[in-house]
Amino acid sequence: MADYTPTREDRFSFGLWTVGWQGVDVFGGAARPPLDPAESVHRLSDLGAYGVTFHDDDVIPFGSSAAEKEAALKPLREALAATGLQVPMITTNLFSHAVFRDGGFTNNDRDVRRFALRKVLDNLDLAAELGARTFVCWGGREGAESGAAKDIKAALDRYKEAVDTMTQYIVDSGYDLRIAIEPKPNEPRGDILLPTLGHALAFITELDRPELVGLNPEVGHEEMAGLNYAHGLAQALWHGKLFHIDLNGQHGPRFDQDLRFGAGNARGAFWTVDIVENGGYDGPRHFDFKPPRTEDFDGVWASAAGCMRNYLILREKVRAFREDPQVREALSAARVDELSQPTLTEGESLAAFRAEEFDPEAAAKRGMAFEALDQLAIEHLYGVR
Ligand code: GLT
Ligand code: MN
Ligand code: MN
Repeated sequence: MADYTPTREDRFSFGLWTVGWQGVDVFGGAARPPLDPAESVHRLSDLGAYGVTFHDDDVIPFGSSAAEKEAALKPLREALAATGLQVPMITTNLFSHAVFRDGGFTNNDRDVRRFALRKVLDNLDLAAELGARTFVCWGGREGAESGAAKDIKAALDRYKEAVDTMTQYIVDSGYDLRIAIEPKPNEPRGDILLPTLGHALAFITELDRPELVGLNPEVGHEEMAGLNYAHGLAQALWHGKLFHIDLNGQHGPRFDQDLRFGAGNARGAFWTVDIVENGGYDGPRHFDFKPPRTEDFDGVWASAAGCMRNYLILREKVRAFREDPQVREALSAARVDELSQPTLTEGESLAAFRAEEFDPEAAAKRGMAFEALDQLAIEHLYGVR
């Protein structure tokens, strides 16, 4: 049996805001003291991660001057140099400060929108400087609680204007960066704009440079809406839009739990690892979780280690499933391969096709053999094969 020890080749990355979460929620204040970002870099490196990601405000206190910004970045730069950890992704905090209570890019207040866009452009410079290739946009405060307060079509115009300005700046600056939109249906806003992967994909087609914009799907955000995360990843891959992923755990439709990866919907996690490993995604395996506020720092690091360990356990199970000769037989009995054959034969005349004989009664009697196949998957997941 594998020892499930993560290595840099596994390309696990963590948001500094994950292990650094102090446990503030709607019912209670901080349950843990702040974590020094440089210490997080060292600890995550020791645990086997290859990279860290962060919001500007995770490292640089909101409102810092240029000199204060550089002073805040110095220990992080030193920790990155000492550990060799990378910064594959950067994102901008347009949600914590009360100035963003009606959003950043789509705030009704034009001055706030201009401030938000300046904050993002500054952060694009930092992303490029640190060698990040992906810039995530999670618009958690872009939305509404009430009907009349937000003109949704105008808000989408402003959202597009902001993203178009970002991509134009990326191109003009010669940066090797792509934007990844992270959908979420609700929380903190009552209803968030671009609530699902599908909404975001449609929005991207309206942008000036759609080739520079893709998705950063999060497990919990899809499952909160009762959606199938693995299917969402597959469709994002099909569109060539899976730029980044946020792995965590969730127990169905309820508040965003941000459990460690592998906790929550275990069956969903199995199929998630299957599509991440076998579907053509080659980006970081990035964790966006919150160590529960019950935990002290030992619990925080146990939780972070658990994300990686659970991924590696599931990766081994997925490999065993795909290599199992009985699974191969079951896949063929379920005619899974047949779906890859085009429905029409090349050059076939539609007239001949339409005249073809078919017996639907006979076809309807033939079972699809999906249950036997799924049972094999469940047995691999449950650890008896
Ligand atoms: C915030 C949110 C996450 C996003 C982060 C990126 S911030 O913690 O809950 O889902 O990925 O802005
Ligand atoms: Mn996320
Ligand atoms: Mn979340």
